[in-house]
Amino acid sequence: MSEQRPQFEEQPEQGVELAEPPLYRVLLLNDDYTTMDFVVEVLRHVFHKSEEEATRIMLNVHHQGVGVCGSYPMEIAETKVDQVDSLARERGFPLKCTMERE
Ligand code: TYC
Repeated sequence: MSEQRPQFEEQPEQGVELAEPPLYRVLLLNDDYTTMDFVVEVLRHVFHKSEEEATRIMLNVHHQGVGVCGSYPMEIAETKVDQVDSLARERGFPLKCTMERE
């Protein structure tokens, strides 16, 4: 009698829960009205940057027009964009924050 085995018995699971989630870059855009201090404050509180790193990123955005605050899974990136939007609105600054897939 030939041995019948289920076709996929010895196959390892095919990576579903092993795959890394796609990451999204969160970007800050420069403008002429938001204060440098407020941008540094946002980078410290929303993105958990040190004073030095926050200042470096803020100056990079100020000079280049746009800069990366960090890369995160989609829902975390969306939450950070929303946090920046509401902090900026609360304080009356036009600061813009967007995200893009890596
Ligand atoms: N350009 C602003 C100024 O001179 C500072 C600034 C930096 C604004 C970064 C936004 O994302 C920004 N006050």
